[in-house]
Amino acid sequence: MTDALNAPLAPLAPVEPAADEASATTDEAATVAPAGGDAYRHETGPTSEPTSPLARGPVISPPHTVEGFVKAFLHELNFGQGVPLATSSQTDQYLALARTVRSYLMARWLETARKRRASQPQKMVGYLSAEYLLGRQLDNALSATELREVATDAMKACGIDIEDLRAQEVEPGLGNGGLGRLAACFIDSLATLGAPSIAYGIRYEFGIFRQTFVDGRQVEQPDAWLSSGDPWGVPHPELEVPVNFGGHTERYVGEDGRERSRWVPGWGVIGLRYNYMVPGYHNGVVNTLRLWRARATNAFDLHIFNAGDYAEAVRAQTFAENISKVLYPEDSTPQGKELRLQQQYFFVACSIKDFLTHTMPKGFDVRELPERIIFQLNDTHPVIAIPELMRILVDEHDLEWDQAWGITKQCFAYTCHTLLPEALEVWPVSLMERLLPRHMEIIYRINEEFLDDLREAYPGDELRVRRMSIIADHPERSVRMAHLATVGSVKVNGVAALHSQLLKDKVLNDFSELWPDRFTNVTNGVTPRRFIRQSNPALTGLITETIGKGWVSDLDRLAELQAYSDDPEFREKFRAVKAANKERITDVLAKRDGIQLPQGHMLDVMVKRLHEYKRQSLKMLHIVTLYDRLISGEVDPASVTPRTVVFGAKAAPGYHMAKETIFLINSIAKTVNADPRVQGRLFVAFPPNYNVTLAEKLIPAADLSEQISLAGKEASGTGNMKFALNGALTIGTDDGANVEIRELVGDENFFLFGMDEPAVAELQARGYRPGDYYESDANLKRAIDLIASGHFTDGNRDAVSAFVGDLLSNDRFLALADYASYLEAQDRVEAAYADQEEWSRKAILNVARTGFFSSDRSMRDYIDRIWHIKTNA
Ligand code: NBG
Repeated sequence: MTDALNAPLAPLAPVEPAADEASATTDEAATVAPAGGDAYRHETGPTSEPTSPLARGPVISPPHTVEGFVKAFLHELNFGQGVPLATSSQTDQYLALARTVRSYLMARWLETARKRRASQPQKMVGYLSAEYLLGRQLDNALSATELREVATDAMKACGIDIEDLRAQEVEPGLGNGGLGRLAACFIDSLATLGAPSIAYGIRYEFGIFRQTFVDGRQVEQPDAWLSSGDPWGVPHPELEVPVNFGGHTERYVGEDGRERSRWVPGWGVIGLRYNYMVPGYHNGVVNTLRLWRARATNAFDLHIFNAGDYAEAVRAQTFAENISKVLYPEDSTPQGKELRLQQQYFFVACSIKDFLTHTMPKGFDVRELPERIIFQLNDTHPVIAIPELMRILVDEHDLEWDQAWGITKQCFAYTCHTLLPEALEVWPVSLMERLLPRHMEIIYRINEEFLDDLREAYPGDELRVRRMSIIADHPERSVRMAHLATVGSVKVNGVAALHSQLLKDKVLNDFSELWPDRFTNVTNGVTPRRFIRQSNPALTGLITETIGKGWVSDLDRLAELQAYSDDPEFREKFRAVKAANKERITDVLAKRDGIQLPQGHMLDVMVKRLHEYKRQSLKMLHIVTLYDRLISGEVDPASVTPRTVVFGAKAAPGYHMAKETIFLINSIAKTVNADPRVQGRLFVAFPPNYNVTLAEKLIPAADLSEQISLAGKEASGTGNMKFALNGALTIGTDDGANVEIRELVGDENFFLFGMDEPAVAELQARGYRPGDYYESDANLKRAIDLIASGHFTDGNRDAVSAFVGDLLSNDRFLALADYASYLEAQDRVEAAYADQEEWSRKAILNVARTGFFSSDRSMRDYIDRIWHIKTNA
């Protein structure tokens, strides 16, 4: 029996639910940690005693039966979508299916919130991230709630193939790449651990652009992911959160005689909340992802409207709504755009206000905040939250500065996701003063006190003080958000062991000397629910058949597979899984892009954002060398391992070199694939618009995972983990999480090449001259000359001259210096692949030894090292 009453305030005797209806909300939801969901909303409930047994009963989800599901589905189709089954379109059916599944989630979500409300107040995590790259929701929700079979059968009973409906879902691409996908993995794990948490972000109307290729060049199309509805989002337009911008500050004397500052804003917008449900895996918990959408304030409209300018009023409306219009498509290279700062402040202000007024009980004492919340700052994007909380405590709650700062510093922790200096956000002071004048004042004061402390700690070391200052003077007076984050946080973490070390030694070295204990590492992880169970059902089946159930939420158990790496029968089955996944991706690419993958090839995959530091250009040089060896007759085609290389990569629209690289890869693919001399030996595919949906099909099919960034540049990488967990071997540099992957799987099961970070630093200090490598390496020279000759661009040398010129004279990420070593490692790959038994053994060991990379483990590390919250796990 449950006490999850629809009428929670009335002192009623609970009503026994009908037997078949009782299970859904109660079965596995028994052990839930407190707080979250819509806990502590201050509604009144019914004003008189409900008399209907249903109104007095618990919240009940539709029954977990085929019949119950059919009933709920038809209800959604008929009365939600407003169509009869007979004339419904696939879009109608998909929307009704999604809403049906959502209603099962909703019952658990309400129950999770109720249990948290009913238990002792506990500290929560507020995950603040400007990006969540969620991927499709339907499958994940079905598997979390164990509804997959019921739903499949129910659709069948309605004459519908659920596969057709799956294909209807447009993935919410509210992120650029690794950082956004990491956030999505983390919230999945938080729910699975039953951790009291809430995630906040922005509901962009347009997510990451849809990439198309026109004559081999990237063309961006808007991603209208909402165009046929948003069945997973639950909007609450009635709960408006006002957010201010602009204006000025003024001094005044308060009632207590103290002089204070206050913000007189110039304009404002409204934040509208949309809740998305984040189901835990088989534990009945459903957490909240709360995304904000911007809308114009009525007052704002009215002001202009009254001036008689209707058109201007409408324009102003559009202006306000622009804030949540589009995701900036820059990965690691922020452009410092004003609208971007507006987005950052917008979502952070909404989230903190929401937490204080809706999640905390009425009358809550803000001095207790550090016992109730820790906000995790996902990179610098939400760092404006630090001065925002100060403003709220000092200006709105009348706290003394020192007391407010003492509280604020305990409420934040900062994750840095980069090592590229150009990726650390800085905002011009002039822009800050115009957009957020009060926050700028607060930042000045934080900095002033910080610099005073520094001068005390390092007397006479003015150079150091200037290096560490939150405000930079050159080249433009600006706010260094990473410094602000470090000064205002309890902990600062990097995302892989090497990255965290380099953060301490290089990027934030002065800070780690001052506060060594503030720095820690949490190595990234990925969710096994999406990236094994959902994406690789064949491997999932084999693992479960071999070691039993339970490993999906306890990934260390994959270690039990180690013993089977020597079992020929298991290897055979493992190879069959790979083969089936290759067939699947062949079908997908044929249907999706008209690409015909040749069969029986080694599948060599490089998927990630296009960036020079990731060195897609090095992979390209390798392909050109393989091609050249074949067409020049230097090698016997029969002796070459047939290889298909698949790329997936979006370039930031304004990133010229990255777009040139895309053009060149496409040009090479076109030439290679059309050349009869290499047929059956080498094939290059570059499906456009790589996204989570494609990743789920591609990664399980891969034999070789390309992780070839310049050592010291890739903070972690998370694709590298997904490949290893799905039984691909890595060819990689000593960079990011590759280091930990290699340590875990063993040197003999990883193809390491290239300079390590100290060697890179040394070469750069010596003075790197790419031309020297070109002159002294005959293979490299031939590859570059072949590209420069226009061989891949229909004889057009001009089309490649900029690219080649940059490679020979600049090559910022030292691709030429690692070329020889890369080639040698690829030869080792070929030799290893020739022995399929041995290769299978290595691949199995990769799966068995990488359970560490579950995002469940990452979340536990955050909990132990940073958050110190309690879970029910
Ligand atoms: C990216 C890094 C990756 C890392 C992800 C997730 C940014 C700013 N950083 O190496 O480049 O895996 O973050 O931590 O997008």
